[in-house]
Amino acid sequence: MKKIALHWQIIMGMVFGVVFALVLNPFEWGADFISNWIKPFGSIFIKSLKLIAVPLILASLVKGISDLKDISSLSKMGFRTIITYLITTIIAVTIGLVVVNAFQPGKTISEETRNELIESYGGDAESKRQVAQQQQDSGPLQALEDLVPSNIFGAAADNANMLQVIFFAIFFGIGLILIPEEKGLPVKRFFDSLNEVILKMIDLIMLAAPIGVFALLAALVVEAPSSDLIIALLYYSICVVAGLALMIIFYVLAVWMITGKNPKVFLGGIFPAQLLAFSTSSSAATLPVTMERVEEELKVDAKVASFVLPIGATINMDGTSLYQAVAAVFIAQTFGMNLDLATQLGIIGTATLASIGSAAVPGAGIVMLVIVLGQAGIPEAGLALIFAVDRPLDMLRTTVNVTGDAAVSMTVDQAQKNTKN
Ligand code: DAS
Repeated sequence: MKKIALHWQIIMGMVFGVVFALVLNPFEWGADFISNWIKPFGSIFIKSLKLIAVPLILASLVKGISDLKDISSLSKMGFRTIITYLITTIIAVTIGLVVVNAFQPGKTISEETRNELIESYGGDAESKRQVAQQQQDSGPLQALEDLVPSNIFGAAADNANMLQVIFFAIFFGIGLILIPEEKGLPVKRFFDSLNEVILKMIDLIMLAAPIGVFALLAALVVEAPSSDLIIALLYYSICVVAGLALMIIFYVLAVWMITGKNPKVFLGGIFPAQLLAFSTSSSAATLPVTMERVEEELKVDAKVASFVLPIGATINMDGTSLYQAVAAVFIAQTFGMNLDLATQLGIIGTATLASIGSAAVPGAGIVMLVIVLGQAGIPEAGLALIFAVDRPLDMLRTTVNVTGDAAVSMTVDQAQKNTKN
């Protein structure tokens, strides 16, 4: 039988997962059966991909950097990468603020519901104080200090701190460049072959993708929470989706203008990674496929891809930052708060930082939203409102996160090529 392309296999897995759950759900044993006998296969799939993330980052970054003949191209590439990531994140937050202020989804709630909310959720001054206290403890350079791991194995444990793994890999790669070539050769060969092994392991894991995705979607359907604020939450969700769609259009146009690759080529190339990001809600779990698609289909130089993408999977979460801006203002609106321009500009800063700090795993974005709410004086208890619809939005924002990383890797690769010519 002709081999079905990966993304059709994943789509089939998703469709069968949803249908399977809808068929079983009406039976009283249905939801339990899925949670106990199907969902574990979804967890195993995500865990196996995350298992690969740290070795992949180590191997590909060390290999990528040790391949770079002189550090100057690394620092030029590093500078281009960080600046581009910051610019796309700030654009994402701004789009989010424009959409949520234009459509005002939180204002659709009736007066009595608003009073109910303030009564039941409003009094969380205590948690606001704790967040403010946390901010005082961490000084202005805390994020910089957190970049450096005191123990690489601790940083790598359960993908605890991917940024620290990246820091170590870059540091190690630079060390490898600086020793005499003949001395570094055995280490370089080791990381080259480690890279090959890891990519082969990814191929094997991807064989299980349709089953993993089937299980993830079946579990999602039976566990979908319901909420009495459906209309406002739906309107809020539509605002997030509209913002994310605008972000995809921005990427497609930017890639087309800068690299000349048209939307069909770009989106066709990254589609399997988008599907995986959508199904797993994890940029880290998707990273292996993003790298493979960007290198093999979008023809980005391996050295650029192995540098730009792991960093992007960790610090560049444009979908998340856009979502955090919409969510923060939506919660403020439901509590009848009118945020002035200064507060909203402050949200640009905190949502950018919060998305950089968000881990590349499911649900990280809503956890870091507390920082954005705390800074703007918005009741953190409002998180309970939006939790009901978070997972589907996480799937979409992770897809945008991954698409943004791919787009930036292409523009940085183009800039590198322009410099060389
Ligand atoms: N799920 C996160 C990711 O992997 C994003 C988020 O939670 O906002 O990119």
